[in-house]
Amino acid sequence: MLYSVRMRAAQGGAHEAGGRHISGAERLVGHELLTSTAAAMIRRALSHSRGAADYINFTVETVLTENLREANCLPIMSVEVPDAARGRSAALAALIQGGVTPAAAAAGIEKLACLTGSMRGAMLIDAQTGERLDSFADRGVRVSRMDVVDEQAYLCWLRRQGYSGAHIREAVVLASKVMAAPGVLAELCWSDDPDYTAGYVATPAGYTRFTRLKPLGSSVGGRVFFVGKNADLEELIYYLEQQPVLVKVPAGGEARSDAVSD
Ligand code: PML
Ligand code: MG
Repeated sequence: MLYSVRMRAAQGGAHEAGGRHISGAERLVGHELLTSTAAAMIRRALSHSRGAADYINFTVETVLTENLREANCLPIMSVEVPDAARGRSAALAALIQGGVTPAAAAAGIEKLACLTGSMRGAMLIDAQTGERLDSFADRGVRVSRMDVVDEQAYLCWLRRQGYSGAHIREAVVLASKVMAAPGVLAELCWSDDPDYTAGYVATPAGYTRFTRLKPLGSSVGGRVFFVGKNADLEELIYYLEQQPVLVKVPAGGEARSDAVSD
């Protein structure tokens, strides 16, 4: 049995009451890590670069081992770009390469860039037309209940490629769960943390990170999932929110990039 530990924090009251999203975190841990995981999440909510939370929603639930699924960790590639404009053109090309139409890829970038506040979840967008498919407005669909099979192996695998830091560590797990979803072609993400400019495009072939997808100091960021035309939206949303998934790294997996940590 594992515990799903989830945190979402806001400032100015609860998310549901119009509070501004500050931070969220998701883990699947054994009993021995439950207390330290909970403490780390609360610390993070109280000392975040987006501001200190005054509302923290914290959930702990048991997950039965027989309900867990495994997904393969995406290989990581890094692309150094001089500024956000060039990062976004490169991300556009990566999305098109992943099977998203040029119009939908451009619409996804535009929708992220034009957010007025940070969402705690992702937008689901039609990979052909660029239209928004979910009806969760500024909440979005929150990917939940995921972690790695073996944390030490995962951290080692990241370190061998020159990566460290919570942003990439958590993002690769999330993207690996999302790319194993029924009907998702690609994901686009850049951080809503004002001091973090990197972002990525994920496709089932890999996680391509771009060193700059937004200007330093901007708190506008989030995620877009590009959904194929035959996807069952209800099934997809259930998988993203509810299905517990553990991500595993390849045994002795090799680095595929020469890039750096955050
Ligand atoms: C976030 O946590 O706010 C998004 C993180 C994006 C990570 C990009 C990377 O460093 O690969
Ligand atoms: Mg963030």
